[in-house]
Amino acid sequence: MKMIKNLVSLSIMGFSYVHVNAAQINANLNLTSGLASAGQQLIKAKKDDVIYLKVKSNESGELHLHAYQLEIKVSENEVKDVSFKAFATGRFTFEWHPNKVNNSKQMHHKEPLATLEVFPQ
Ligand SMILES: [Cu+2]
Repeated sequence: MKMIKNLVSLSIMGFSYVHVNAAQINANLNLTSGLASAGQQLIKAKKDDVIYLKVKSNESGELHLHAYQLEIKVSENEVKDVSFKAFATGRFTFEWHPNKVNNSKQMHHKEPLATLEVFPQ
């Protein structure tokens, strides 16, 4: 959540510091029981790009991108818009935590549902 707040304050400053090659990446993740639709399982970006992600799920839960410290709470069939800067290069996986799990499984992730690839500029 800290990243999102930072991004908001940066956008007020007009992104003046951002590398000129930085692009805007639009991506969707439509989740069905924690799985992404075909064709949405890979998001490619370059370092410093800003990723605008639309998340929707048929069940409530949290989408996590741990390397970026993103924890996106989503209600059933709600469309959630999130944006963040691709500040780190590498391959990172999105994981889903459904709300509807019994306590013994609460802390477990489902299998990674999508991958974010961030390349150097
Ligand atoms: Cu997690």
